[in-house]
Amino acid sequence: MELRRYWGLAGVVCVGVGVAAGELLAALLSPSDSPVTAVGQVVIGMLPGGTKEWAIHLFGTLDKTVFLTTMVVLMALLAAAAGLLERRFRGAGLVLVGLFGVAGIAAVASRPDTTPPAYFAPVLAAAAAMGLLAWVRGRFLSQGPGGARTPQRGGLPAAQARPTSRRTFLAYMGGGAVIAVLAGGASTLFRQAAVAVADVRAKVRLPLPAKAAPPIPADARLDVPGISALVTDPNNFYRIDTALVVPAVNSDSWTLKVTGMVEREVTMTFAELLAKPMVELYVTIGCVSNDVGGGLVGNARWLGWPVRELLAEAGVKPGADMVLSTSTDGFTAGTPLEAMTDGRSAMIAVGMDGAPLPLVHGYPARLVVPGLYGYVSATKWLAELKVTTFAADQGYWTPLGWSALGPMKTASRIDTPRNQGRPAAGPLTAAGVAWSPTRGISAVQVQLDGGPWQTATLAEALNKDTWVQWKAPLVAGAGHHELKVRAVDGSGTVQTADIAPPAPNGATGYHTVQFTAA
Ligand SMILES: Nc1nc2c(c(=O)[nH]1)N[C@H]1C(S)=C(S)[C@@H](COP(=O)(O)O)O[C@H]1N2
Ligand SMILES: [Mo]
Repeated sequence: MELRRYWGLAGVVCVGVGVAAGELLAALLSPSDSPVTAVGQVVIGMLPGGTKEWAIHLFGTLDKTVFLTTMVVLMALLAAAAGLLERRFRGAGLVLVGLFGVAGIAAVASRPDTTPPAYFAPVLAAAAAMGLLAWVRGRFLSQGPGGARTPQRGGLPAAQARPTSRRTFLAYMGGGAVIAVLAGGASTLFRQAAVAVADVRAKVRLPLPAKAAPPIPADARLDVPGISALVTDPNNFYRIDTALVVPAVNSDSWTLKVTGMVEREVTMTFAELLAKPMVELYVTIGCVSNDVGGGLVGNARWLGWPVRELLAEAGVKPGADMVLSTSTDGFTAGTPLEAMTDGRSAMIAVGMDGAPLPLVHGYPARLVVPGLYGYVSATKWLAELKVTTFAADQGYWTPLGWSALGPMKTASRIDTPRNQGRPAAGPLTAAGVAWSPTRGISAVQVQLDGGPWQTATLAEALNKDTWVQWKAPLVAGAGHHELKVRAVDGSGTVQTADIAPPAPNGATGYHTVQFTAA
């Protein structure tokens, strides 16, 4: 009896530590996806409609708590069962724990807005629980049928050694329980901070733009399967930042400061910012780390207040040539003052595709500067703009070997056919996107198997700051092929063929795909 209890306890503690570790990882990586809540959501979704309604009415506002408590109790029972199963059939308990993990992964996958990091949590949870259970079995629990392993400590008779082993076992289990509770509590705190901001964000009403982006012309989109969407889905928009935990910045207490070489320092609240005349602009932003043909680039409709108007309110003193922007988490970017004040509509963005900025993209406010790589311009969770000089200050990445100046290079990408793809032999349509923010794209050309450069069809551009879709009809006979693309910018300059790595100021070269027509 007693021993059975130990196996059950081992199951509960090991699974508890695993799940708590997973929850903590999830809270840090992607606060909106808790594996436990995801499983709960799936279970609720599977309840018959009437039951669901009934449960919600019965539990009232407590429904979530009651539901989650029930889930935790059920999980503990299953975990105890896994421990007991492991006692009877070595490895079977581990398999059961592994199945919990699979259920967690499936639940996370079923969420509409799942991000790749969300999968780490259930995987970690299952692996940790299985590893711990296997270890506890080997260290403390019986390997023979039904009996306790009785270590021969210093030659003591088994009867005397067992209590020591039991005490150690219970101490380990107690320690495990404490770790599980602490990790679980910490994950709740992290999540609540983020979720509270999510609530505040959900209540934000963005102002209408004083100057709206013109509607997207029908000819701006090419209908080719596999081509990048003209406007990137915010959920698929690349994310790059140094933040391990997504900053949860409460817009109710957030302020933006303008400091440094100004006539008067300015501090403004989010409400004051939202009251400014906003512009709306499609801008393609990209990361300097993007490889040729890579995905660290995206196009969005940004709503924001022109930085130049804020700087005018502050009054820039002569001699300044840089604006050092700082985020709430300490990241900095050094942007040429000129890029913030010339005609290009650098903005303090508060909206992305018609909604407040997603937390990962800088809620409540970020910078968007057309034509500059993100690392020198696109500060998310913006807190301060310091007007200064390149001589006096540098942004986060500059001392780490990246250029102080980061103008985006003209680039083009083949979205289809895919590299290593196997399209049908015969006629096919190659397609992709090309961008040269601030300069625009005047032409795209493709080259098949080293032949002549052929002019692709360009979709209508939204403006000079966004990428443009292109397509080119090709005929590819059966066999292996190589396709290259290059763009010509708005000033007539052909994209350079020189191959350069991302560091220190952006990759160059022609995107090339290999494919086999069959
Ligand atoms: N606070 C903060 N803002 C940041 C960064 C960062 O590390 N921290 N990275 C920058 C870089 S390198 C890029 S490419 C863009 C990416 O913006 P996105 O994640 O919204 O696509 O954000 C910029 N803003
Ligand atoms: Mo970047």
